[in-house]
Amino acid sequence: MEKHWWQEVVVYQIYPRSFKDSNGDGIGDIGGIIEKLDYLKKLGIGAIWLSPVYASPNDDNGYDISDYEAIMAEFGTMEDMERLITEAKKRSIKIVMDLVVNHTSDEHQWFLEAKKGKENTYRDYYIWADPKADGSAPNELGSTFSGSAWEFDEASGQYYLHLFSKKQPDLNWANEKVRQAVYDMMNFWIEKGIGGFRMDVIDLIGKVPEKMITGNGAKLHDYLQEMNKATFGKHDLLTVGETWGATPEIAKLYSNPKRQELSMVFQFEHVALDEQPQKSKWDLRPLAVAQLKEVFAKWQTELGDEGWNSLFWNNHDLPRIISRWGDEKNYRVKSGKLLAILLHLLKGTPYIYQGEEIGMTNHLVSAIEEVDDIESINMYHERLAQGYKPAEIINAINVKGRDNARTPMQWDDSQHAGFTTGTPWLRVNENYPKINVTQALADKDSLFYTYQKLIQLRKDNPLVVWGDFHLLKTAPEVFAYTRSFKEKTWLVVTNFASEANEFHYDGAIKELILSNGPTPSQLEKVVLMPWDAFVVEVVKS
Ligand code: TEU
Ligand code: CA
Repeated sequence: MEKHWWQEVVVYQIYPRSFKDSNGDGIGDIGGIIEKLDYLKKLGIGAIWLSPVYASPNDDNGYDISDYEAIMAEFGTMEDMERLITEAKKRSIKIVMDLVVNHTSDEHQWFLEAKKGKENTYRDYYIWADPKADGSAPNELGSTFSGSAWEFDEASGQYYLHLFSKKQPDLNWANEKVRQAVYDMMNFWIEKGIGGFRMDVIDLIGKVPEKMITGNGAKLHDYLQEMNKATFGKHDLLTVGETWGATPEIAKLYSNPKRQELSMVFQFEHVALDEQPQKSKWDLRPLAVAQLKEVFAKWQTELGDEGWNSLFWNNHDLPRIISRWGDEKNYRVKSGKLLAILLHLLKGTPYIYQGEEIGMTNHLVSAIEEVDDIESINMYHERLAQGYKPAEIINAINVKGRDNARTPMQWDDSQHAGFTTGTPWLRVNENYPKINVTQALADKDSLFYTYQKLIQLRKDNPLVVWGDFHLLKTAPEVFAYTRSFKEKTWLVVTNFASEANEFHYDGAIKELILSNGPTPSQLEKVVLMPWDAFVVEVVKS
C-alpha cells in the first residue's frame, strides 16, 4: 500500500460548541479553538476533525447547514476560520472539515427556492413525492430522529424527504446540478488549505426512497468516484466516510486505493455490541468482551491492503467510553488507560474525541427538560406515546444519549470548568473540579500522558502503523494481541474486567513499552489485576 500522512497521524475531534468559549457568550467558538492549539500540539495530534462550523439554525447543532460557505456567527467569521487553518498549520496540525451533504437545513437558499413550487429551478435539488391516495406519506420510510421521514408541504401538496429532522431535507444526489454544486463548495474549502473532509452519513447519498433503499444504494460509489475526481483526488487529503452499516467488504469499496474514493471508513460495528440485535441504540444489553474481540479482530485482519479503517471509542454522537465500557466508579483512570492502549495499538487511524484524553464521563439527567439533543428528545416523546415508562426512557438517555459527549470541555477547576466566563449553553458535568485539563497536565500519571505516549509511539514505530495483527486465545475478558513488523513483535495484553484474570504467552519479554500498572517479569503465568494493561516487545519461543 502506498503510504499517506493520514495513516500515520492521530486525529482529534472538536465539537466547537462545547470546546472553548473565547468571548463569554456561553458558546464555544473558533477563537477558543485557536487558544487551545498549543494544548493539542502538546498532546501530539496531527489533524483536527472539526464538527460543523458553517452557518446553521442549529436544529441539530450545525448538522443542518444553511450556507456552506459562511461561518456560524456564534462561532466567528471566515477570517477566524482562515486564522485557525494557518495557526494549526504552524503547529503541523491539519483541519479536517465536516462535510454534511446528505441534507441541508430547510433554511438553506436552495430549499427556500425549492419550496416555491414544482416549477422552481431548485425543486429537484431535493426529494419530493406525491401523497398516497388517502393523503398519507408516500411510504413507510422513517427518520433516524423518530417519526416519518416524509414531511407534507401544504403549498405544493407534496411531501419532501428528511432522513433526519424535518429541518434537514435530503438533497437529491441523482441531480447532477446538486453534485456539481457540492463539488464547487468542496473546492472552495480545499483552496483555503484544509486537510480533508469527514463525510457525514455518506452511505446515504445513493438512496432510492421509492424502493425503500437508504444506505448503500447502487449509485453511491459512482458518486464518490466522481467526487474524488472533481475535488480532492488531486490533493493528498484525509477523507473519512461515516459509514454506519459497512462490513469489511463494503469498506473496501470505499477505501481501496485502487478505486479512488475515500481514504478510510468510520464504521460502528463495535459500537452496536451493547444494543439488542435488530433493535435500536436505546434497547440496551451488557457488552460481551469476547464479542468485542471478535469484531475488532475481523476488521484488523479482513481489510488487508485493500482498505483503511478508523479506530475510535467516542464521538459527538456516542456516550463517554469510560462510563460505557470502563469502570467509572472504581477504576476511572486505569480503565481509561486500558481503553486507550487497546485501541491505539491497533492498525488504522485513531480518533480522540475532546475530553476523552482526560477521562471525561457521562452526565446524568433526571428529566427530559434537561436534555438538549433532538434525537433523545424525539425518541422520548415517541416512546412515551408507545407506553414506555419515563424512568426507563431517561435511563436509556443516560446510557446512550448524545448530550453525554456534548457537555463543555473541562479545562480547570474554576467556575464552569474554565469553559466560559458566561453561562454555558449546556450544563457542565459537576465532576469538573476533579476531572479537568489543568489537573491532568499536573499529574504525571494522568490519562493525558498515556494518550501522549501512545501518539508518540505511533510516530516512532512503523510497527504501530503497519504491523500485522494477531489475536491471541485467552480468557474471555482478556483482550490480547500481537503486532509484528519485520523482525519485531509487540504484545499488547489488557484485562478488560473489574476482576482478576490469568494470562500466558509462549515467549519472553525483551523490552517494556508501556503499562498502566506493574508489568510482569515473565509471561509463563501472569495474574492480571482489574483493568491491567501492558505492552512489551517479545521474543517468541
Ligand atoms: O450521524 C448519523 C446518525 O445516523 C446519527 O444520528 C446516529 O444515528 C445516532 O446519533 C447514533 O448515536 C451524523 C452526525 O454524526 C450526527 O451528529 C447528525 O445528527 C446526523 O449525522 C445528521 O447529520
Ligand atoms: Ca463564544
